[in-house]
Amino acid sequence: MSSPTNDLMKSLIKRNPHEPEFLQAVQEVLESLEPLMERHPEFIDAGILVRLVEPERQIIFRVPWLDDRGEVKVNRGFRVEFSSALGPYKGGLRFHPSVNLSIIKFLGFEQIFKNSLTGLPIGGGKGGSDFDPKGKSDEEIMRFCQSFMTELYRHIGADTDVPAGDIGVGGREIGYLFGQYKRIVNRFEGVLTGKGLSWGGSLGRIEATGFGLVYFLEEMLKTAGETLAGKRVVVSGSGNVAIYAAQKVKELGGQVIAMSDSNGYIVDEAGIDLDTIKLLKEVQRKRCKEYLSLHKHAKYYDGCSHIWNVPCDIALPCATQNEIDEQAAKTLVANGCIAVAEGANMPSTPQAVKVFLENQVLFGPGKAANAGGVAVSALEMSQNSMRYSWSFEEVDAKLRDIMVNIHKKAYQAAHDYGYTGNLVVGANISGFLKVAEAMYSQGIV
Ligand code: NDP
Ligand code: 2IT
Repeated sequence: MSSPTNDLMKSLIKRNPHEPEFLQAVQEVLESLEPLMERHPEFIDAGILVRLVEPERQIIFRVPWLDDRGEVKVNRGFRVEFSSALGPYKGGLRFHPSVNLSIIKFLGFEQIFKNSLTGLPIGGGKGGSDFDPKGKSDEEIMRFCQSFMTELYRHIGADTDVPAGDIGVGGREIGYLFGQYKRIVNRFEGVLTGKGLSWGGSLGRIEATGFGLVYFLEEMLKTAGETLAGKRVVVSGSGNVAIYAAQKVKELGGQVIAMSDSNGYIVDEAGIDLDTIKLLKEVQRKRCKEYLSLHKHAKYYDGCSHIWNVPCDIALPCATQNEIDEQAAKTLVANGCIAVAEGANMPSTPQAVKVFLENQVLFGPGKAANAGGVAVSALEMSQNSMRYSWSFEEVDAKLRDIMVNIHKKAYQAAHDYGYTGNLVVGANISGFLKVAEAMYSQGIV
């Protein structure tokens, strides 16, 4: 059938045939926006969607570096500056061997709407490299980050584009990247977020994505008269998002019984001990499997994807894209799961999302549910501009307000367009509207 969105999707597939993750992300947004486009034909006439699916700028660059044996290595660096309609490009950097243009474009595209939903003045972008930080020494990480920034610096700036962390990029990497940026431009500015607390970072940024996810989950549960108290929760991943999501679940009375890394998952019916996970992952950079040496009663299973077989009330996918497929979603439903909130970006396949929605599972899509990280990044930018810093309690209160507000906006938009309870449609419409209005006002650019 010919419709403006179908035609757009067809041309997009033709122009970007080797970008499945990007096409997947766009397809979902375009489908969600159909009811809105019927009410707002002016957005079609102004070419808002046609423009929005084409990044404003895409940078791909060589990153040469020397390993500890003196051997030359070369990785590929990316920064996709997707939309500056609402503010400077903003979004993380991912260092993982799977990184390619499709993955960076899907992440950058999602980021536009996520950042809009926060209500803060930030555009959308994403970047990264196919560099694998696993097994590298600190010196190798430093040399890689310095080389990466030696090209990236010319494209970014506190009012232009402000990168941050994502998979494989945490405080250590942000430190090396910031040091090199400052050295090249000779300016101390808030060009990255997730900085150390003594040099411009914000209290609460480390916790923000995970805490925000659980604040959002609480709002989802409220709409069904539920709370976290006594719920069995499975959290995939054991990185930044997973750890602080698990911590907040525990604080609010839930029990986290399983976590994972890319090799496998652990089940601890007594409740996962987060001090052990933090020690293993944040300090020692070791594998989940090692958990068993300190907690003999726990169980470890090889292969991360089967974590969704562990019966639970709530699932929080916090690892990576497409980690819940249709079969995993059906298993979750069969085991009585009542809510899924996405800490990762696009962790559920479109077929899995369909299973959740058809079975009345409360479903919080990543671009709404995991927006707490970038929201506190934007608060870090505000604090840098003021040359001031807020207390942890102040930042946490603002984060909670932002997450409650995102849920309210998404819920309301879904209701207004006849999709009550469908937060996928609600988040896409609500996030898009603000961007579309800004683009409409700013003319054809
Ligand atoms: P980390 O690098 O801190 O942790 C990633 C975790 O996910 C690790 O446990 C890792 O296991 C696992 N993982 C990564 N890739 C894969 C894979 N291909 N298959 C299976 N497991 C995998 O990253 P974050 O916690 O920061 O990010 C997790 C997710 O959250 C990502 O989707 C990211 O885009 C999203 N996100 C992050 C935000 C942030 O502020 N950091 C904000 C919003 C979303 P292993 O160690 O074995 O690789
Ligand atoms: O996916 C995301 O929102 C992030 N990785 C955080 C981005 C940011 O700029 O803090």
